[in-house]
Amino acid sequence: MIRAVLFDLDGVLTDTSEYHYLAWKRLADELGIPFDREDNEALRGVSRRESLVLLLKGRPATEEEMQEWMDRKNRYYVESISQMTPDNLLPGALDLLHELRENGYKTAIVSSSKNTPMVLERLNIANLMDTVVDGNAPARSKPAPDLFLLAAERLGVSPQECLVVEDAAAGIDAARAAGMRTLGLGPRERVGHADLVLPDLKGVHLSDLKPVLE
Ligand code: B16
Ligand code: MG
Repeated sequence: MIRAVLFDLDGVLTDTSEYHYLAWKRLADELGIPFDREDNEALRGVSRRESLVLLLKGRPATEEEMQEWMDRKNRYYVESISQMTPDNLLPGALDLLHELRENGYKTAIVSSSKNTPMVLERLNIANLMDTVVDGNAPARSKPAPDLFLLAAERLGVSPQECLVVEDAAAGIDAARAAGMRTLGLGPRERVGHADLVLPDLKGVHLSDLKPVLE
């Protein structure tokens, strides 16, 4: 029996994955490194540092350069999210959150992003979460299970009582490694290893989640 639903943030509740892409693309262009949307798929859900390593594709870089590039990308990203409003919630997200809470499920955010507090504030949904675990936690990021396990511990539920909603392959891997059930959002090539796959949360209600909630 599922008692808690753990939501990834970027790409699940809001489309910040597009802003992450545009910020990395701007940095890559400035560094003269080829980078397109297809390359970006591998960056979904993974930490800022790991994303840079993937973007560099083996090019050598000093720690100082890496730090400057990560800071620069983050400045570009923060510029775009500072314009966000609750209208940036993806269709269906708010209704599903309310429905889950009205039916006694605990809800949480589990995101790799260090910018989670700012995004939640812009979206005005922090009050709909029992806990928030993000990339600022002293834990390994996705695909390691640590962030999800920390959320379960804080919620006082076992991993088997958690359903994870994720848009990234690394996120589904992390949730499975934690022993949790999974709902993957997006194409099967990306999240086909989840227990249930849907295109997005548009029009999704509790009744649609029956196969993974019971
Ligand atoms: P930041 P999620 C992830 O968030 C994003 O999907 C990923 O693209 C990003 O690199 C990562 O957060 C770190 O973000 O640079 O803001 O700390 O999908 O786990 O909510
Ligand atoms: Mg995501």
